[in-house]
Amino acid sequence: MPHPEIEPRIGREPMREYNFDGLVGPTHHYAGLSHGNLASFRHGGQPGDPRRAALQGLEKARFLAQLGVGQALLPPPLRPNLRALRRLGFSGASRDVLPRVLRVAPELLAATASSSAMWSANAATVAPSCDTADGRVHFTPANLCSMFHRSLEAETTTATLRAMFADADRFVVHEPLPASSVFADEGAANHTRLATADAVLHVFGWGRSADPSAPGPRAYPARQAREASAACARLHGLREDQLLFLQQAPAGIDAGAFHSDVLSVGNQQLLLMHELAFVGTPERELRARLGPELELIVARDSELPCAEAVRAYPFNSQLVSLPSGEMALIAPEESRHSPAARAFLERVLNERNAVSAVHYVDVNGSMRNGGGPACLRLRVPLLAHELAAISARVLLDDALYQDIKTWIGRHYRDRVSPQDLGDPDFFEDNRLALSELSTLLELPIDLYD
Ligand code: SUG
Repeated sequence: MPHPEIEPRIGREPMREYNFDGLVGPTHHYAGLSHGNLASFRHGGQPGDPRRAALQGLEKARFLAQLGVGQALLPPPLRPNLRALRRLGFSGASRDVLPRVLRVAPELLAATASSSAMWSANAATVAPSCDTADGRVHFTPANLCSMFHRSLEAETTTATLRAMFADADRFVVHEPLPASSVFADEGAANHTRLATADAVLHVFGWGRSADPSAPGPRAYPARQAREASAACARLHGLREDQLLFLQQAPAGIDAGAFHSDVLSVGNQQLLLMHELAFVGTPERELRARLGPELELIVARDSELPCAEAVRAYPFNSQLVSLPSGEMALIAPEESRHSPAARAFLERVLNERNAVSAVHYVDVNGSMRNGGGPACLRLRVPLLAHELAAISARVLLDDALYQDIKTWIGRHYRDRVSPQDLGDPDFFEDNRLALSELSTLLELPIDLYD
């Protein structure tokens, strides 16, 4: 039987998952910044169309809300990150800094102007209050220290989460882990919470470890450290019996699966994975921990070659519970057009009764940087009183959808080139636009000051 969206919790309130989608920022562009992310490399140097990408993301969020899935938004940080540029020696009046960086270090401008916070699956690792030792919802913002442009998100994401989840009786937003390769942390993109009648299991995918005997990828970097996953689990007060650490297959990383959500996705009792997602097939371990209710569907390389899974992103679908108790997959358009990816998704639909529909959405503006539907959202399971304690207007209802759509239409450009990023007037326009967003979202503090 499919699991209801609402986990039955005897004598207590039901828990519901909310997807916090990162709003695409007004400087969205393609800079080829992420080594090992093949889409980012392929599209590097192309101008962005932030208006289109932001509207695609907003439509996806609205579609989920209309399906009856909990849906909220996370505001983007202001970019280029002047604070980071100042730390790198670009001092002087703000108006002079950006043209100078464009002239002498355009690669630093592109990196500090990245809208990468939109991939909010990397914003933090989250544990729901029913699993944590102190009964609060725990967040550890990811340090993202494997990639320079992404490492700049840690500070702003921490501030944003602390502004929204400020109620200390219900929420804890930890400091990001120390920014060292030993604790390199990519957030929830490497984490899935599975649940059956027998157990709850936090599955952490990791690519590198301090243990030198673990073989790593050869071509591309392994971003997530096992030690970081273990630290998040400790900080969140999870019990040992709730934890499973799985190594990402080095061959999968070398094929372009830089996060474990590129080749796997799970929800409740269901886990979909490619055979190159993890080292070995962890079926026996998963069954032993989760019991007979576990549904595991593995794509063999012969039916869906890893390179095609990385190109079309069927595993980067959102696997969500619906109010009916069934599940739906929200897949990228690219996987509809890939015969092998589509055949796999249809197999999932036909084989199991837990998944009742596959919906394809167009998030191509994000996909061209290696971010599918699942990258664009942070899953936050909440009880009703926790939802009510969020100190901002971020829950996506019709009114907020309309307000954000109008706001994007008024402020976003349909073309952003590297030169635009060095224009102080563009920066000032974006600062004013984001201050307006702060008011729209009723954020308790001005994150853009
Ligand atoms: O970290 N791309 C992001 C994509 C993140 C996808 N997230 C998940 N799989 N959950 C990254 O590689 C590219 C930016 C550029 O090249 O302009 C970028 O950062």
